[in-house]
Amino acid sequence: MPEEQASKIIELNEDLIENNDKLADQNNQILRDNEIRSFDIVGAIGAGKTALLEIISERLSKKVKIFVINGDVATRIDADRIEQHDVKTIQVNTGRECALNAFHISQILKNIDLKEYRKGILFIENVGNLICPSDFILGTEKRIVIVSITEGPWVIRKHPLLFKFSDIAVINKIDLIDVIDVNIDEMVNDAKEINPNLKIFTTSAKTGENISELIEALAI
Ligand SMILES: Nc1nc2c(ncn2[C@@H]2O[C@H](COP(=O)(O)OP(=O)(O)OP(=O)(O)O)[C@@H](O)[C@H]2O)c(=O)[nH]1
Ligand SMILES: [Mg+2]
Repeated sequence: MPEEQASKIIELNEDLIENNDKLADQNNQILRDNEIRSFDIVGAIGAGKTALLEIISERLSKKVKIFVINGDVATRIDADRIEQHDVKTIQVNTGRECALNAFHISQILKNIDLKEYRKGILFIENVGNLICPSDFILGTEKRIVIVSITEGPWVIRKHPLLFKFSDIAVINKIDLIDVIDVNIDEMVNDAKEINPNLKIFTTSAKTGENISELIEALAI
């Protein structure tokens, strides 16, 4: 690629990210003005993002109003799963885009009655992807990154950026430890090495192990 063309692409990407950051700031302000706690959930395809959101919704929806934005390339399967737990969901199909961005969220915040969720919680399940979401913050209060032991022992080390810019990390599917050859302590150490401030939880959405501790860390 000619040098000039390459530098234009880099500039365009920088513009996109800068615009996204501005919109994310606005989203954050809107959510804070409405006293809505907010969490962006990113992570590997199939790591258990929806399964964990289902348990969290089940346990919290009687106590607090929850709404969930589900990012998915093509379907509303995840939104339908979560809606079974008395939670409002909004599905965003991203088509060719591999992550949600702040614009998607700003459009939704404009079009729902935020007063209904005052003192409630917004969870955003991002498209399953360990690379794309790192550039696009959404304006949430905290970011949670989820992987599972079935992605192999090096999944965290291979995707440092998302761990660097998250507040909470979850290593899920620990119930499968007898059939998957990984060392969970080493995975935890990898995450700590990338980001010493991360709160790290090893969970099973199947057995419910350590889910209460994860919910406690959300401070709800
Ligand atoms: N054994 C086991 N299976 C799990 C666990 N969590 C999720 N699963 C299963 O893993 C599969 C994928 O789970 P999902 O919750 O759909 O994962 P996801 O991260 O939302 O997937 P995408 O949205 O498609 O990226 C499903 O068959 C779940 O039942 C777990 O802790 N243990
Ligand atoms: Mg999902």
